[in-house]
Amino acid sequence: MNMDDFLKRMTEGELWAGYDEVQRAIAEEMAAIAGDPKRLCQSAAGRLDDIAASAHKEMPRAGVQLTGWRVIHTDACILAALADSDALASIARLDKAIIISGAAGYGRLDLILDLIDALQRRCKHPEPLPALDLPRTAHPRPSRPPTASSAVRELADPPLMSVYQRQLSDQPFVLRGYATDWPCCAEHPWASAAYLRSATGPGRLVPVEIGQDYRAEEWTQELMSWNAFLSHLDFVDQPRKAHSGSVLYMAQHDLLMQFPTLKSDLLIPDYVYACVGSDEYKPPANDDRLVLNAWLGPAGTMSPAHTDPFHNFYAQVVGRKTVWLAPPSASPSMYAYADSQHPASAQKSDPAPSMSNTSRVDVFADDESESRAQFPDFWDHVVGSALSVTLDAGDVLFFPPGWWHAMRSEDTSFSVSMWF
Ligand SMILES: O=C(O)CCC(=O)C(=O)O
Repeated sequence: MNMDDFLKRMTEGELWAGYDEVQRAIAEEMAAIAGDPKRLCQSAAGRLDDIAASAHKEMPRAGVQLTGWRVIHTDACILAALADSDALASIARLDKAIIISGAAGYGRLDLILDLIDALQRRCKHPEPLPALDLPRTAHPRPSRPPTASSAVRELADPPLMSVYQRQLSDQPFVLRGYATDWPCCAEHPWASAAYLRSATGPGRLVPVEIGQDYRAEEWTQELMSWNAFLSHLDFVDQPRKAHSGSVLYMAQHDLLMQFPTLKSDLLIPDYVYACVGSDEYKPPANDDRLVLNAWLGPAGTMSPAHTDPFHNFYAQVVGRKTVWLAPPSASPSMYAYADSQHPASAQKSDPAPSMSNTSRVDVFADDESESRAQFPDFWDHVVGSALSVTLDAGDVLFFPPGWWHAMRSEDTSFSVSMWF
């Protein structure tokens, strides 16, 4: 890429003054590169990596300066990627800018995706795949967990928008098979590891949670190679893995911002753009008022019961997932954590994420009598109004904000949540 163009895009729309030493160091680096492009070499990469690491460290406690640190992190990663002659190392830095700082700053995401594309063309890339026709296996649906009393309502047909807005948007419902003709379930099957590899190209990183669920003390997160993560999972088109060691879960990740090719395999339903909820309701604060997250992991991954403040259209793309739901009125009997009870808050110096929206009850626990003894109010006041459903590939579930929800994968499972 032409250096003048690059610097113009880097500075467009941004004020470089005012962000103390780190920002000055980046600005100096950029000015030096502009005067002498050869300076953009391996030694600059090391210095820029240090700047990115400092910005990353500052982010959790940055308060109002968070956006500034995110832009600094993103720009340091981009510059370091340009300075490194190793294409795969550069792609990894660019992915860190997407995952850690959200590719912050005007035009940065497009720039990063263009650079990754150019770098991948230098690497050995799997050939694009011909259309795949994967075997479809029908699995029995597991029985309802004892913690739920009824099934989620199934609608025979997708409702008219006006009916959805007026009559259906305050209760959960399922649309069986609604997504079966989306490209991700049909001609571009996300059930195929080979398709996922060919659509995303070499060298990519993703954030992965390690541990049974995020309430556990030993739970942690790390960035790992997307290719290695896919190899760890059972897919119909790759040899079965003998499972050992930790459960890995790519959870609540904006994978579709990172991999726009996969985003074009989804058909976002109009329902998510409808005006629903009370006058006080606050949808996500981004431009689209829509947050897409991907959830990919092996059989047995679990998200504990918790609430989110948004409406959710939850599409099951690959495998089966059992979802447990309870209305907001269940809250007093859900045994939510107090913030200070988060297992991580006792050990870590960084502020631990709030857990006050997360229940201590394991709604999928095998041992019912122990759960009854530990959480009697839950059994007395919640179970009677709780619902469950096992989603198959191609099903879509809707539920309103404030509903308690817990999920368990029955197979290798790939889902997309749409908060709106
Ligand atoms: O799929 C999961 O594990 C959790 C999904 C979830 O919590 C959500 O969509 O809000």
